[in-house]
Parts: sequence; structure tokens; C-alpha cells
Amino acid sequence: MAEGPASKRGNGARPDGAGAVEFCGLALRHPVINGSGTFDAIAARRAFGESLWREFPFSAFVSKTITPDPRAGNPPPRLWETPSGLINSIGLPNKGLEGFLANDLPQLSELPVPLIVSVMGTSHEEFARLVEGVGGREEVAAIELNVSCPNVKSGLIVGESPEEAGSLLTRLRPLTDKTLIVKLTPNVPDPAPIALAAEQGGGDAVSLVNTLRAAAIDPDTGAPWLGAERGGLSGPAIRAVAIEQIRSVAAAVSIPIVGMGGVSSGRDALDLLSAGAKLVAVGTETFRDPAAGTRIAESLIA
Ligand code: RRO
Repeated sequence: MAEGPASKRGNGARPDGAGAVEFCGLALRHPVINGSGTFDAIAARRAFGESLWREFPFSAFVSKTITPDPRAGNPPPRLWETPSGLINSIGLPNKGLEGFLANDLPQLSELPVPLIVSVMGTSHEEFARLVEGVGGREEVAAIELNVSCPNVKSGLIVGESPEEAGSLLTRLRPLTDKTLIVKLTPNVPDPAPIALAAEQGGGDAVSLVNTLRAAAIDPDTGAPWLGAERGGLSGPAIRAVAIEQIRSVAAAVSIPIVGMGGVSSGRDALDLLSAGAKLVAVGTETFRDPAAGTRIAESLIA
């Protein structure tokens, strides 16, 4: 597997169509997409100009998770580097559903690849509002349900409970014909029962893993470093966890899997595909190399 720098004008597509993949009815030019919240396409277009569109590094784009109402996010500091990893506690800053539809969607609809909108609510009603709001828009190819959040009524993290995940999907499925991708948390002993409940509730795909719960200590004070005290660990440090959890989920469900967790090379991506993923998402690595998606796709197809 050749792993050189991404070709100068490439977007990972091969003229002969090699590497193209079908995912829940979407024709994608290769199997590499971004992890939600790790690549700001609107800011990147401002920085890189129209060449970003020609050389877009992902075969589909997943937006940063939105909530029904605007959120400011967590107090700083929001990041901490670990050996081979990164802890974030960004805290979902976003413009809310209406702000997203009015400001971001018109720009994201110009993307050269299908748009997947990531949403998170704290109740069935909030999720329903989000799914109806974005599900009614033809610019949106699919919806990712980020379930790493508590249901305010039960107090349980939706993605940590098969019952919560199943009942949420049962509530949301009738609201839209769009593909529903359930983003699973790794903060459980085994995500397979949750993935199965999501499938049985009508989910079309699952994506995993979100970040692993983590914390860091300020060396000067001994107190928690992050403003929100805890965050989520990503990067190569969690790749082995992702591989194990993808294998477990792949043995339990028949819907396709988007695998992610510390992918920074074609070799890493191949490991997640071998574990059972149909697509691979790249996140933390794009902070270091914004063209990582193209590099990894080209190396996979070589
Ligand atoms: O915004 C965040 O802090 C965040 C989210 Br919504 C998520 O799903 N995963 C993560 O690591 N950070």
C-alpha cells in the first residue's frame, strides 16, 4: 500500500471508479469521510478557496453536531494533548437548528459531496424537532443521530442503553425517509446490544466510535485541566478500542458500519474495514493534515 503525500489535484476519485462505494443508497467516490466536528468545511473554504471544492478530501461530509437551540459550548481550556491522542471538551457550540438551516445549510449544500447532518437532543421531542427540521431539506443526504447525551427524562445516556436507543429510533423512524446513522459511544462494555437495538428500531447504519471519556490534570495546580473537567479522547490512542468494538458490532448487526477511531493512514483505515466497517471516518488526523482524507483514500485504493 503506497502512502505518499496526496496527489496534487486529487480528491481521491479514480477515473476508472476503483474504490467507489455504495452506502445506504449514496454513491460515494471512495470509503473515507470525516468524523463529525473535526473538519469545518465552511471555514476551510474561506481559507483554501474554491480549490477545496475540487480537492475535497472526503467522499461525504458530516457536519458538526447541532442541537435544537444555540449553545455557547464549554468554558476553556477545551483541548489537551496526550501521548498519541487528544482530549476535547468542546461542548457542542452551535447556532441551533434555525441558525444552522439559515446560515450553514445554504453553504454546505454547495459541497461537491453528499451532506450528512449530525444532530443531538436531550429528549425524544428535541430529537424529533431536529430530524423533522433537517429531514425536510433536500440538500441533506442523511442524518447522524449523536446519542452520546443524557435523556433528561430518564437521566440515562441514550447511547449507553439498548432500551433508550431502541425507543428513540422507534420514535424517530416514522418522521423521515432519510438515512439515519446512529453514532455510538465507546463508553460501554460492549456497544453491540445498543447497535442491535438501533437496527431493530429502524436505524439504517451505525457509526463508531465517538470519543472515550477522559480527563487531564493541570500540572501546576493538580486540578482538572479542562474547563468542563472531563472530555473525550480521540486519536491513535483509541484505535485498538475502535477495532474491537467495530468487530463486536459487525458480528451483531446487518446494517452498514462507519468505523472511526484514530485513523491516520491507509493501513489504519484498512484495519477498520477488515474489522467490519464499510466506510471509515477520519477526525483528529485532519487537524494535522487537512488533506488526510484524500491521502488515506488514495493509499487504500492503490
Ligand atoms: O462537542 C463536543 O464536545 C463533542 C461532541 Br458533540 C461529540 O460527540 N464528541 C466529542 O468528542 N466532543
